Amino acid sequence: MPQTGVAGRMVRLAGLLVLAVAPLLLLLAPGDNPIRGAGFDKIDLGGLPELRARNGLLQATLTAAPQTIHIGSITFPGAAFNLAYGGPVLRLHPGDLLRLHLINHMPDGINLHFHGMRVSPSGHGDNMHILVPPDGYFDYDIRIPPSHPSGLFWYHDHAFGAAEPHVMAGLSGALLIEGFAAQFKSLADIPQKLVVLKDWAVPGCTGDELKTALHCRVVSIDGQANWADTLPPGGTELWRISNQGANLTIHLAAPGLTLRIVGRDGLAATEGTDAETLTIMPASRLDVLVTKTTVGTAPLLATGVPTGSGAGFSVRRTLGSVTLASPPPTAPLPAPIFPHQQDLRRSPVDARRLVVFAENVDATKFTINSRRFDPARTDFIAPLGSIEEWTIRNTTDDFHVFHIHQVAFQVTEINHQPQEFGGFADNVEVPARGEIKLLIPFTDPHIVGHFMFHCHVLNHEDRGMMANIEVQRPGLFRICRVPGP
Ligand SMILES: [Cu+2]
Repeated sequence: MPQTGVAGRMVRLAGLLVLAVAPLLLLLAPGDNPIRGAGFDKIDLGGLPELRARNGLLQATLTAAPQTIHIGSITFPGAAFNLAYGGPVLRLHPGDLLRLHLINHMPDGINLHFHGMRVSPSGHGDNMHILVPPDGYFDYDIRIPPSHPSGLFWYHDHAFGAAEPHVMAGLSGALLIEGFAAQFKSLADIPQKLVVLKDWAVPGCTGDELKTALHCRVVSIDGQANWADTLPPGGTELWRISNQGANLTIHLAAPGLTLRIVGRDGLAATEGTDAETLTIMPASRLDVLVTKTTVGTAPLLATGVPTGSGAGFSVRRTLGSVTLASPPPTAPLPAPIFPHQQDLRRSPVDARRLVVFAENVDATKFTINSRRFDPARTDFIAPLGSIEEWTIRNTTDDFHVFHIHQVAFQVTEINHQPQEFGGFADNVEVPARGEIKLLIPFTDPHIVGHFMFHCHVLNHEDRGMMANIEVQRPGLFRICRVPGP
């Protein structure tokens, strides 16, 4: 049963009412993101094609179709948008309009989800109730709010029951809201590299040879088998990493290189975190400063890839290489200055909810709060303006990842251990037999409508581990109402 903090919500609602009656103010003051309409980041897309917004508009056709995918010497029956495995990279600014004409040449229904984007979930927006039939089309019309954060997001098929095979086949792509590095001032001009991770599971793979040679997975970076990155002369590059796999967590290591995480899920962190291994869950993104101080080439390794057979994990596997051609200057890169962010623990909590992930013993039925997903059922209702504390509990020995559309959250506890404020995310592991606590702000008026939260292991989502929430714009009569359970 949710508890209420009506006073806190009323304060925030007063701000929302000002927004509702003052559209002219919005025109004059385009939100708190100063990147609007600026140029494009200096980013190497690793050979992936791009579609850029021009004069505030990105209008393009995306055609989804089956396709034979070639990764090194391996071919497999996959799929792609516009013939590009991993999809074309969509590049826009806050305030831009995204118009996509989606054509479906797949044998079953598809749709598009714009993961991490704080855009409307209704109408021709990021609407999960749309299903484009085979040989059908749909026109997406998505306004990126001027206040939208700059960062790395992604788009992918989200058709219930088929998201896993579609995303694994290849129906995904990166979406860049330009200007992420500029938030750090000292990083504004740093060279960047897009790192799109994808994996394809070899069907029926149980043989020992496949376990050791392929690990039953075809893992690629930017659609390549042996990805090769050459660092700029300064020796430091900002990697914009996106795991666009269906189920697989990838652990990346680059011995001899310094890896400093500065952003998660497209959003700036509150401070840099050095890591020897980068753990990137399915659907997660990481922004990482990569530094090499010695001339030469280092391998980029995937560690601990599941073999697809029980609890087995692979040996280390080389995914690519990182080269520094000439000695870097002795002066180190200035330390990044992280943008200020508000710790939500300073705000009153309007409601508390429990979300329980469960599955049956033969892992065929996955539930949230004992129910499989039903697109016609609204599981939670949250008034616009509220900040809620959700406890996500994993009652299984399985690996689950919590994701909610349209918003980002703050992780406050993992297995009852309080967490320091490190910024926001939209995708987080829920430990086996454990639980986490999140603060979720439903305060952005652009997200009013129905949307979903689910496990982002797509195999689990397709089998029912998903639920609906509706964020309602309250009428005046509802402002002082205590929300129901
Ligand atoms: Cu799961």
